[in-house]
Amino acid sequence: MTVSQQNSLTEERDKLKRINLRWMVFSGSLYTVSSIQKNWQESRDDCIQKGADLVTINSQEEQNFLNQFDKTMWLGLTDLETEGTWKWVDGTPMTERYWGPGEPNGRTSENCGHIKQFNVGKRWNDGNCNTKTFWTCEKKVSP
Ligand code: MMA
Ligand code: CA
Repeated sequence: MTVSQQNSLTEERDKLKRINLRWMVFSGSLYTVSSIQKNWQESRDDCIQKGADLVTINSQEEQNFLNQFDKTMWLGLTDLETEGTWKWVDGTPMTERYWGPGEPNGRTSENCGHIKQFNVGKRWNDGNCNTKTFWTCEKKVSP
């Protein structure tokens, strides 16, 4: 196969991937929930490759929206840069905090945030970033 044939196949593949992706609209953003499990960085890479990033939660409504998917999922939340300082990947301040009781408790071994349970109130957990779990990508719709 020539390089140009290979390039056009790659293009075709990426186009099909985009068509098959199901994005859900909620409050000015598009969301897609994974059906497979990956570690935090691989999950984030997948979102970036889709022109999105890991989801950030900025309201109770958005938390409720995510809960309906009934999945433990990575959030775009990490304190990898400075231990104990939790930041959203898009740089927005962490105004809403829905940590579960006693969380975050992982110090240096747990630096990535996820929704651990979705059927009860506040259940974010700091987990080990190498753990594989589901994830949600969020693409903010340009104004
Ligand atoms: C797990 C793990 C931790 C969490 C505790 C809470 C045993 O470890 O998910 O991140 O803090 O559970 O009990
Ligand atoms: Ca924890």
